[in-house]
Amino acid sequence: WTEPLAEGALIIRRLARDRAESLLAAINEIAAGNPFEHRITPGGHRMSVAMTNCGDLGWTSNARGYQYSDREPASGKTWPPMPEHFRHLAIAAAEQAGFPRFNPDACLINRYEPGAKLTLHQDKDEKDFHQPIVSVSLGLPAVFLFGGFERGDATQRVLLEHGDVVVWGGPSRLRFHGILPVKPGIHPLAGAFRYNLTFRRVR
Ligand code: MD3
Ligand code: FE
Repeated sequence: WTEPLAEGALIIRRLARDRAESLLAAINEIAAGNPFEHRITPGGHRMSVAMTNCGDLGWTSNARGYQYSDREPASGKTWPPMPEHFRHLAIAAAEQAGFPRFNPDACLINRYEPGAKLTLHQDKDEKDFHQPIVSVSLGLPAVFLFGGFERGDATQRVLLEHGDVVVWGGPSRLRFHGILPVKPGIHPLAGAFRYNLTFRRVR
């Protein structure tokens, strides 16, 4: 079922649930070659979320700033290709939300351990903000914060659960958002983690 959240933002509940085992297996394969890392922010903080990527480009961060790159910075390895089932899921979700020409070139994979969080931010490192972002939540649930166009604006809280897919386009694309600390738990497929895939068109 779907829940409109704001103009341009559509939650498609459980869309990925019956595909979760193969998505999680692919995440493990990707992480076997390009392990999850806790990046350092330009402000010098170690992120509580661990990240890896697949696709032509991957998002990374270091003391000098945020960037998309075709290589993992420390190892110099390229990112593994985006699995076709990942791409198909992202394209189908975008289409359902009214974005029929979405073709992602990057997939950021976030891994949350209990207590991990993502503070309010905007996603502004991509070239064309007319392109949506598609997110897929797997494993432990989390409370998502959806804000406005300025950091201090009021936020709505939305629970994102295993299999939920959200398409963030139109004016919602530039809204502030974040994730509250993930509560400890054990998910039958994902264990003690929450995973989030974000599909992006970067270039
Ligand atoms: C709203 N990830 O990776 S997904 C991120 O659950 C990120 O890991 C969160 O924010 C996570 O940048 C939230 C939902 C999401 C992703 C991108 C957005 C919401 C968004 C971009 C614009 C507006
Ligand atoms: Fe974000």
